[in-house]
Amino acid sequence: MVSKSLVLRVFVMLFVISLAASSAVVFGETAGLDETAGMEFAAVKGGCFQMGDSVGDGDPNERPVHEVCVSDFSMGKYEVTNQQFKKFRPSHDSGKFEGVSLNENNQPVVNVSWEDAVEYAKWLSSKTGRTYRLPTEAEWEYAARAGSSSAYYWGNDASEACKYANVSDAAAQKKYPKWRSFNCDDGHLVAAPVGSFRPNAFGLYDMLGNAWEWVEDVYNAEAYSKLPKNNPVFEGSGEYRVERGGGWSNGPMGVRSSHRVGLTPTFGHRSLGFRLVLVK
Ligand SMILES: [Ca+2]
Ligand SMILES: [Ca+2]
Repeated sequence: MVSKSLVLRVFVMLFVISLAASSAVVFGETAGLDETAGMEFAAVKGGCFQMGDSVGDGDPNERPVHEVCVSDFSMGKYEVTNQQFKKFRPSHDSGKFEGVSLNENNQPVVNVSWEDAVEYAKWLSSKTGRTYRLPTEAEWEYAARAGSSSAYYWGNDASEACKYANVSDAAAQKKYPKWRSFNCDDGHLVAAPVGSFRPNAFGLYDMLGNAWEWVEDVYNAEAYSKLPKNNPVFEGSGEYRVERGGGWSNGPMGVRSSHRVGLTPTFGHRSLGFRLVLVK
């Protein structure tokens, strides 16, 4: 005979499982949601960290490694999706890659310029009465590292990548031998629905891989020798803005917490999107 307490335990267990399942599928409607934006944000406690190539395998523009301190902020848990961006610009086309769509609702919006991203943040701010903006480069790296000082937020082991990030994997390597790739399988050739992989220690998804992410800063290769320690942002002259994190067609060098690239702010590409900061 089944005891009442066992029945109760099973009932509680099923209830917990159903809660977990519903929070997994009802994207954008769980705790931490900014109701007006239909977007989830994670509160990031400010602090100080070593910004730059802490491992020693990066590019010259990631040095010198230097201490940076950022104030508290709220970071989008996910890259902005096509569905979210198309509320602003219904005609937007993220495109496709070799016949595979990049326009699915929960894929990250891509083929957006830095200017598009800034316009979207302004539009969302005006619609909601709150203030959204792109993260600064320092906020982005602090959030991506989530306390880690390794090349990736899961450590230095590239073969672990496919648990945490949508990257160019072994299957992509077979299909596109020229791509630099990780030696693991992540199950996605192009952009994956946001949040498909494990989050970092701050509860942020896809900070590495999936879509590259525009940040606020003007790109400057020597920025790290020039900027102040507290809440730095490079706003000097320069023809490029910074993109971070690597994307679905990048390998171990491009998908690192300290990797930085500059791109013309009026350009977009198939694996470049963004996420937002919610200003309190
Ligand atoms: Ca992949
Ligand atoms: Ca990303």
